[in-house]
Amino acid sequence: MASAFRRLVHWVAPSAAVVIGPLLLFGCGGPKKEALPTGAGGPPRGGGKVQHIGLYDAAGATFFLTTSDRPNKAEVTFTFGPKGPHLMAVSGDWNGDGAVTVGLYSADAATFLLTDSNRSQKADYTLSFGARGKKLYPLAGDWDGDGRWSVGLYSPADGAFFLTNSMKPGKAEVHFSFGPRGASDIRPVAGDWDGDGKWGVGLYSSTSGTFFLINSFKPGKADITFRFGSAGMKALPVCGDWTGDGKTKIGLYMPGAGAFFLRNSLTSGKADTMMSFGPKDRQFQPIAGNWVQ
Ligand SMILES: [Ca+2]
Ligand SMILES: [Ca+2]
Repeated sequence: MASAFRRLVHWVAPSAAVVIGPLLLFGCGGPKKEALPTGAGGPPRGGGKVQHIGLYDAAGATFFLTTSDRPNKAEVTFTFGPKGPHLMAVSGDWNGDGAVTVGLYSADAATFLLTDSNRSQKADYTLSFGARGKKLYPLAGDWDGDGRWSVGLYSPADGAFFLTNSMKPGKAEVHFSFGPRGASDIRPVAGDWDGDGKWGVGLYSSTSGTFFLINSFKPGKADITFRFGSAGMKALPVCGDWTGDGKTKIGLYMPGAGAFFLRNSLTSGKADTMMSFGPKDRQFQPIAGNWVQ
C-alpha cells in the first residue's frame, strides 16, 4: 500500500505550486512547509499531544497517516473496512489508551466501524447509529471528558447534532440544534477548543469560508466565529492539536491541491503550516490524531 501512496503522491509535487498559488488568503506562494511550533518555550499547557494529519481513500478502503511533518510521507498505511462511496472516516481514542485510531461511518448501513489499532483488522466496535438513507456526517470527540472518545452525527437537513458517550447502539444522549437547516455546504467539526478536557463541536461553511465553534452543547450562538479559507473554495475542514498545548485547532484540506492548510489558533489569518499530502483531485477525506501513544 505504501508504494500505491507513493505512486499517487508522485503526481502532486510538480504542479502543486500552480494550484495553490491563487490561494493568497493563506499566504502560501508554493508548496513550502513551515516547522510546527511546539509552544511558547515551555512544556505544553494542558498535557496535550501533537497531532498529525491523515487521509482516507474510500474507493481503496485505505488510510494514510503521518506521524511526522514531512510532506507526502505516510508513515502508516493500512486498509480497513469495506470499500464504497458512502463511507466516511472518523478518528478517536476509543479505548482511552492515549493513541488515536480510525473508524468509519457507513451511511448505507447507518453503522460506525471503529478500531483500536491503526492496522488492517476487523472492527473492534460496531455501532448502529443514525438512520439509513439520511444525509448524515460523522464526527468524534470526548464529549464528557472521561478520556474516551465517542462518536456523533450531524444532520444538515435538521441543523442538529446527535452525540453519544458510549459504544452501545441506541439513541443519542446529547441532541441539540446548531446551524441552519438544509444547508448543503456545512460540515461538522469537533474539538476541545478551550482545553478543558470536554469537547465542543462546530460547523464549517465552505460557501463563506467560516468556522462556527461552541464549547458546550446548547443551541444558540457560536462561542467562536472566524473566517479561514476563501469563500466558495472546495475545502474540507480538519481539526487537531497541531502544537500539543491541549487545545484543538483547525485546518483545511484542499482535495484539488492535495494539500493541508493548518492554523495554530482559532482566529482568522494565514495558515501556519501548509503541507502537500496525498494526490490531487481525488476525493480523499482528511482526518487527524496522535496516531501513537
Ligand atoms: Ca486508543
Ligand atoms: Ca468520553
